Amino acid sequence: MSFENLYEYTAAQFEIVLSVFTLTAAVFAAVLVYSIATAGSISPRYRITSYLTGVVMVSAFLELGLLALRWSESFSWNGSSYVLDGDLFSNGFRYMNWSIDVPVLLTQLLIVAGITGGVFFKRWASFVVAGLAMIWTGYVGQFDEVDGGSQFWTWGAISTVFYLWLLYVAWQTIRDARATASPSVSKLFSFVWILFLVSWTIYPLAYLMPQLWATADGVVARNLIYSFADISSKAVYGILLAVIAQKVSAEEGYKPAIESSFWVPKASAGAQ
Ligand code: RET
Repeated sequence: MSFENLYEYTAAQFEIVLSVFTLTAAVFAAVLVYSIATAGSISPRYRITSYLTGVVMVSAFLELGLLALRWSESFSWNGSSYVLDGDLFSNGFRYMNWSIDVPVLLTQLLIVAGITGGVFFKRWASFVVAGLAMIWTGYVGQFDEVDGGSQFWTWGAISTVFYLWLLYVAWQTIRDARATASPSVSKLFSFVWILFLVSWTIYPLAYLMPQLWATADGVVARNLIYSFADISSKAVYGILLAVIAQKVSAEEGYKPAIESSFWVPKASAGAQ
């Protein structure tokens, strides 16, 4: 059971969680439009990254919408606070959403990094296996988050081993991309690495929250940081990869990318 079900909430606590769920869903809907609308300025070789961001946005939009509905169905106002009165709230939806988004986000990294051939398939297989194993072992562990017993710690630890493997392959991929990139694209890739490391590492911290901060405020904090991590690891990351893909497309001479590089002065854009 998720620790969200253990507490009563003030009107402010309840509403903050609900509005953050709604805001996050709205961000995903907006980035979906952005990705589809800007896909044409990216060369066909990298363009699929925009469509994959679209896939992530749709699945995350549905998940956050569902969490918002579930949150408002689970608790009701009794005159002085919001109390559990209906279905249990569950973070299990998040793990199911990650099962789609994690493999897709990692595939995007390989594509924009320009990894091809056998290396692509080897890394892709590692990403999918490590990513799904990380999520599903964590899913088993989170059922025990309220007690914090051996199921919680053992499965959490196994999940962390898969996470470290995944991080290593992501680091290798970004290192390879930087080795052949232009200086400005290389800088953007180092930003991808920082964004990746920070936003992904928030999820295991959120897993630990029921053991670190077991109060109604802890629940609010956990859902705020989940949303921060979701927006960073899916939406900001998707936009950043699209910007890199567009820049690389322009460097490789793809005309629609050059023409839509509005941040480059006209004369030098023409000279590329
Ligand atoms: C779990 C269980 C505890 C140990 C670790 C975990 C890692 C989760 C991560 C999730 C990333 C999710 C993303 C979703 C985007 O859609 C499963 C919480 C290490 C890294 C990026």
